[in-house]
Amino acid sequence: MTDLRFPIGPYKHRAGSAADHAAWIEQIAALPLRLREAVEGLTDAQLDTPYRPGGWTVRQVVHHLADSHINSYMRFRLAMTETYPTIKPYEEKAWAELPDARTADIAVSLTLLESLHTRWVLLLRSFDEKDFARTLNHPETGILDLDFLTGMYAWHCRHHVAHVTGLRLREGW
Ligand code: NI
Repeated sequence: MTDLRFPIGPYKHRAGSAADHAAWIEQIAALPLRLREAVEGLTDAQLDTPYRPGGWTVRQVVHHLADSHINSYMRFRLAMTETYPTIKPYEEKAWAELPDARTADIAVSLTLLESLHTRWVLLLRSFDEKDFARTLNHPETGILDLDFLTGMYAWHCRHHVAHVTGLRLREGW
């Protein structure tokens, strides 16, 4: 029984080696292109189809990746420039229901993600291994380090692309 919400499974963290960090950064770097490939040729009606019953539409998934990764980019920069900064959680489900996230042309967020990931990956590739031990305070979950966040966001990229590719496979699109 496949859970359509978790096509590649839920995120399970294990502390990363230097090779893991490099691999995770490559997965983050690849997201803008992987996402473009995943949505290539979809019609507006297909983009407005939920990736699973009751789930976000493909359009919402694309805009969610921009919303999520803007927040993530800020969190990495805060963690690199402050000592144990407290970050701001946000209501991702409510963000995805805002009118722009439901209706905007996905080209806007695809372009945004290309620029955003270029900056984010420049930062990630500048890290020494000790930088992955830097921490931030998430008010809901407590202490998080950049090792966890890098692995989690690499998973997040593949997780949402798989929502789109899984839908296309099931629908024969
Ligand atoms: Ni997400």
